[in-house]
Amino acid sequence: MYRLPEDASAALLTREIPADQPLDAWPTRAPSGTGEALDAACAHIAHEIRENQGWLMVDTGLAGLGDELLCSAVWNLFTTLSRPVPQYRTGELFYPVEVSGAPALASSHYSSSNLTGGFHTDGTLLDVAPHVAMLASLSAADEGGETVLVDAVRLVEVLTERAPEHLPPLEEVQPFHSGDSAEDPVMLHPILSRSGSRLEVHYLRRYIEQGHALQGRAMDDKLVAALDVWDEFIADPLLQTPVLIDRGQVLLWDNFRFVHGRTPFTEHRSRRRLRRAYGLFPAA
Ligand SMILES: O=C(O)CCC(=O)C(=O)O
Ligand SMILES: [Fe+2]
Repeated sequence: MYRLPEDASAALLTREIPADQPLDAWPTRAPSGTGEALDAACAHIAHEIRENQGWLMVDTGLAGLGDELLCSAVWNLFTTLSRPVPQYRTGELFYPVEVSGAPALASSHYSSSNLTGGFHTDGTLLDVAPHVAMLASLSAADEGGETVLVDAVRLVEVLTERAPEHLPPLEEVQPFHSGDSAEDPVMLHPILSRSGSRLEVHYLRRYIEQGHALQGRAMDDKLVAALDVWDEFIADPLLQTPVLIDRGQVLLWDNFRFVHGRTPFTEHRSRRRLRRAYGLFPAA
């Protein structure tokens, strides 16, 4: 856990964004005049995400603020750290991740439900997938509801050691589609690729299945076998890092390096309310 220095925390209060700001109209630029302490803190966070362990839990120290100020503060942090990009083709930049009674599109079925498992990377359906993903908490569930990160660098090491025959299908280009609208393009990504020395992962099994269905072709046996083994390793508790995000805390991670999911949760007295954002490095 990285606790923001007090002067960096205070700098997060320089810009307020109204609670009813449309989700696609949150400002994509960093607030101005926030000062060196916040810049230094964001440089540290970016370094941890890009060069070190690949993820970081940040405590803003602002849990005592009301929701509107807290959301503004985490947005000010995120825009200083990175350049936000939309999470859907409909442009939402700031998005609630909480159980909603309303029927959801397939492309947001996870964020509006209490489903578990379903490990994935974010933004596989977008023209621009995010480098960094953020989940900020307004409240945690009564019980459970940890976000679970699995480092694909480790997954590839383990696959290479124990089941290297399953790597080639994961390195082939696969079609991704949500199944929502035939007007949405089928996106093409290898599940595992490299950009320079960096591993890049794109994964959401259901979208790959939908992508094949939409193209009218069956998934071949080797791909299905490779995905079964990949999912089996992802489900290995030894490879999983569960993190509980409490009010005022922000989880940030390298979206190309980690697949993520969550553990089951119950919400009797306390609802699990998170806010999500996607960003690119460097900040604008
Ligand atoms: O609820 C979580 O912890 C993760 C949610 C998520 O991965 C998503 O909405 O894309
Ligand atoms: Fe996600």
